[in-house]
Amino acid sequence: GSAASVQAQAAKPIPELVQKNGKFALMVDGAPYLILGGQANNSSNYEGALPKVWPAIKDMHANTLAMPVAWEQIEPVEGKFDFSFVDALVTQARENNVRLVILWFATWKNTNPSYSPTWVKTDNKRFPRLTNKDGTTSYALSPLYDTTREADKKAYVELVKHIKAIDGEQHTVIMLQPENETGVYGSARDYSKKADALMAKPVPAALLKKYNKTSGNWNEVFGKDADEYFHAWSIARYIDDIVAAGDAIYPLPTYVNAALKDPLNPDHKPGSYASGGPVYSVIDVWKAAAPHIELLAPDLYTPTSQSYEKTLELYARKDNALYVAESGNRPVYARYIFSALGRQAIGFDPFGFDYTGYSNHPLGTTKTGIEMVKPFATVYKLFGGMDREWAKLSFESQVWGVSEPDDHTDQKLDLGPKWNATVSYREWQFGLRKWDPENRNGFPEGSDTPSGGIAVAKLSDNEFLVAGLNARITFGTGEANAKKGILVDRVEEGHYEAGKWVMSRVWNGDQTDYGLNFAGEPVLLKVRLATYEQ
Ligand code: N0T
Repeated sequence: GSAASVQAQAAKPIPELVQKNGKFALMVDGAPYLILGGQANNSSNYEGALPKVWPAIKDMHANTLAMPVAWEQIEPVEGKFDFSFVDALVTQARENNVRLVILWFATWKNTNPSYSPTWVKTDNKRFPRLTNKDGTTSYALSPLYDTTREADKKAYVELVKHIKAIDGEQHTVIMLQPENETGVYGSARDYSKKADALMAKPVPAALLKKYNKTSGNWNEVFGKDADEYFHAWSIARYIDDIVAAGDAIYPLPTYVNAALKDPLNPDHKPGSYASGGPVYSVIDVWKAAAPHIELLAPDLYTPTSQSYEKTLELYARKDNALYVAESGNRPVYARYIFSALGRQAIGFDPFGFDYTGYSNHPLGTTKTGIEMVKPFATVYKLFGGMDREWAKLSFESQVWGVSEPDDHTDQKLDLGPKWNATVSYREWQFGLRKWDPENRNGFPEGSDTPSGGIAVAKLSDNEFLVAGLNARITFGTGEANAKKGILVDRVEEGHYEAGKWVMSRVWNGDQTDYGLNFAGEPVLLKVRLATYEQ
């Protein structure tokens, strides 16, 4: 009856990041959720801009919008709060049937205090900037002052209170990102007297334990890494304190995003990248310092597959759920959704999705409008109908996924003891490469730019869900089936509707004899494998 359903609704649990058997799920309304996100541009956080945001999110087939809320906009005058934008955002998100990730732009936004209110960013006395090694004053605020942290915390807590008040039942807001790309450029840490004094003190026990070190001051324990570790620790403690205060009111999952350090050049000096932010080499510092932050997430703006995949690998850890907090929006980035999902990502959130006319080139595409959205829409369409199903399979079963590497080489999927698969690219039908009737040397048109990918989820021992684009998958027998012949027994093309598989046709003959070929349109297959004695 209606009384029971009202009760069931009221009992909907708050979003939560859970871990079971080494796998993660972002639980939304009690079930695993996959963020197929889009992040709006930096200045779209005003009611007047929202009409240009929703159409892009809709065209993208995104189920989640990541949107900044700026400290300067909610507390322009100290102690006076204005949540009119948050109200409009949440109301319109519901009308548009999307969830929200709210980004708290405050003490750090790309390391800069630009989004903090004027009364903060102009008052060095009360909210000191850090001191560079040469004694000059940095643009960035120091994490070492209670005044700054308490002011940021007060505003964050008001924001969380407000979200709870308007959204505590409905959970349109599913995650919070405190700050944005923390750290500092041009310096490894704060070199003020205050900082030096703290560096001369013993390293905190939690950090010693994490690194299995015996006590000493920062330089004694961490040597050449001491400056960066100290800054990372200081920022992480600062944010953890803020998040703990928010959690006490309404404990939404939180994550911090990283302006990355080049994963292929570990020798780069802190300060040439954002020192103190959660770059891969200080993930352990952050984990020890910030137990209230659910995860650390990469902002991916390097398009090469070697670099992108390496960063995904570094952030998908037993103690860290993978979430692509930002990614460039050039077409080549869209295919990385497949490898992110294969690494059990809880979501993907490329940057720059609205129709305000801003192009993020060279970090993103030169295109605006639907042209910018299209490559991502194509991939999201694949997962859109089955975001919940995928998230559940990723959490409870097994998933795999690969994106086309820059050099287009084949990739192997180890699907367990019975099966494996090879994923290949740039092929014509029958698995032919470099051939077509008109041009005997040609690859398929446009295939020099990598765009392919395959994601596989295990449905049962012999049954797999396969989502693909511009790629071919060829199944083979694993060790347990080594002496047997393989049959691609049944291949159904279809989609999910309200959690149920709906078949549209069966693939056979040319569609299955040489592997399963995915072209430029999103196609979802349910594949049943079998063997015969030979
Ligand atoms: C990102 C975005 C936005 C290969 C850039 C990326 C967003 C912020 N910063 O459009 O500003 O708010 O998080 C920094 C990328 C560094 C350059 C990488 C070179």
